[in-house]
Amino acid sequence: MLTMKDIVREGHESLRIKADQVELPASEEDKTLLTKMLQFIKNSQDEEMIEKYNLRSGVGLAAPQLGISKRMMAVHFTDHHERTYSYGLFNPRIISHSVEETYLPGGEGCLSVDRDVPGIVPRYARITVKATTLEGEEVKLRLKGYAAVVFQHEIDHLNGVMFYDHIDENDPMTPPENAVSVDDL
Ligand code: LHY
Ligand code: NI
Repeated sequence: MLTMKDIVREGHESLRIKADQVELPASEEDKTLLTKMLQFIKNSQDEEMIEKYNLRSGVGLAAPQLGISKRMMAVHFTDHHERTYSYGLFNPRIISHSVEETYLPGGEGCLSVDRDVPGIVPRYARITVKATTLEGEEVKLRLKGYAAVVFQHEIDHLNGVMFYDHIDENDPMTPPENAVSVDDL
């Protein structure tokens, strides 16, 4: 199983390069890896597993965070509309997005970043994502608010982008004018 020691931290080059497409249908090796990524995220939300393995709890993980430069991501969370998102995805891509933006009022963090980086991270308020699931099914997901933020954070990792790249360094705490908090979506 994966633990925090498998997670690469800032400075590792896989966090800064564009990851490669996964050849589909996915190999058994790629499916096993993605299954482990999803299990890691689930474990990171389980009190007993957190204590036993010293996990930092999370909602999403991208393969470059394991030093593996492939387009794979896993998410597992429930949003404030009580909708649950639990997916291992190959080759996710944003096929359309809103003009309106959103942000997490408390800013973002990252399992690969061991420090607090305060600041508003503007994200698209709504996105449509196409991807292939762990089961080999093509899906089209319409996401808004918190779910849209999580997916954009993970897809950014596949493109070598970190959340703090989006923070306005001259005015980190002021949301853009066209942005609303995820709590209001
Ligand atoms: N995941 C972190 C996590 O807590 C950060 C995060 C937080 C991502 C909120 C998106 C929204 O799950 C990662 O750093 N994954 O890359
Ligand atoms: Ni991250």
